[in-house]
Amino acid sequence: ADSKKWVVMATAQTPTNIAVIKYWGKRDETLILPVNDSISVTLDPSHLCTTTTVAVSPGFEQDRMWLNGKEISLSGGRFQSCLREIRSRACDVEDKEKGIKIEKKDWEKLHVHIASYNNFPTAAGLASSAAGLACLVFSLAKLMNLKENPSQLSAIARQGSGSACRSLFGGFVKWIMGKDENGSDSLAVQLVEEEHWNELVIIIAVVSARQKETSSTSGMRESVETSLLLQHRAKEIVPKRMVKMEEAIKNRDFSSFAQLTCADSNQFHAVCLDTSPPIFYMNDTSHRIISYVEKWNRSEGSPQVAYTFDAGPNAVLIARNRQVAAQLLQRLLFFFPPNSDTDLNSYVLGDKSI
Ligand code: 2P0
Repeated sequence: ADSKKWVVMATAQTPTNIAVIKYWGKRDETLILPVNDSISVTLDPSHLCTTTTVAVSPGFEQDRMWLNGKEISLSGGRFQSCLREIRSRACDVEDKEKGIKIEKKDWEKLHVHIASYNNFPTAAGLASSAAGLACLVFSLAKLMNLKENPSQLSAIARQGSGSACRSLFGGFVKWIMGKDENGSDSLAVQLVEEEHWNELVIIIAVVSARQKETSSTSGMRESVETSLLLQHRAKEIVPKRMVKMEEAIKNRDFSSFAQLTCADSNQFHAVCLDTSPPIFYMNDTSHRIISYVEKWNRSEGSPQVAYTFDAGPNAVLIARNRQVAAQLLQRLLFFFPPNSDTDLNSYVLGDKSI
């Protein structure tokens, strides 16, 4: 038989995650080690997720990757770190039916082909690298029969993109910053089981589909170099906030959860403003959404909706239950009608299961 003809494949699907305590700033740029812990919620896989199929064959002459059908370069240091880390942990793989046996030592010589698809428009400013890198690592780990647990895999995904480490789990996830210089203890853990707080509904209001001007990677580098607020936040604020946020999640205490989530988003954007030159990720529509939600929450006497914004103007709104989510959608459509003079043009309803 022609040994070059066999192909072994594996497929994985990974959703993106939204941080409620933000990661902003690295203490090591190569290993991607953060200056503070963070907490996120992973979306339901039917929304904003990446599907990746990886294949290995003796007929492949080099590692290659396609994103949404277009070939992209794998030469970047981050891809190479992930590939190297996974290859070094690869194990024997045997398919008796097809008569294929790949031994541990063979993986160094074999090349992989990687095909990745996002179920959301890459240009919508929602295309966080989190889902993509987490999926790449998870599918390769499956293909190469790695024995590592999801937390150990998260430490590999982290080297592809920091926020990716949090997408290896569902529900609420904590990225522990770790202390080691080699990064071995900077990894993600699941805080509560996936179904723990499944009344919550996440609505993403797409304020602008334009690509952001300052990438997260360069933005956080500039913040680390110039923002004194970032130092204060990392040392004094986030450690205390982490304790409170973990409590709020465990107790399904929406009031505390919303207060902490909104405060942390606002502080992250304050750090961006405190950066020299300042970075503006939110726009007027983002600010109007914040004012609107704040007013609503005050009029109800207790928070009904939490907001959080990442490195772009799109609003991530977390409603305490389905009734509030329905009300919120109605009000957003009324106050921010699609295709009006505001540039709020579409909504993605993330009915997540967490
Ligand atoms: C977060 N963001 O915690 C924060 C909040 C954006 C704002 O993680 O350089 O794409 O690849 O580690 O992970 C975006 O940063 O940056 C991010 P790298 P990443 O979700």
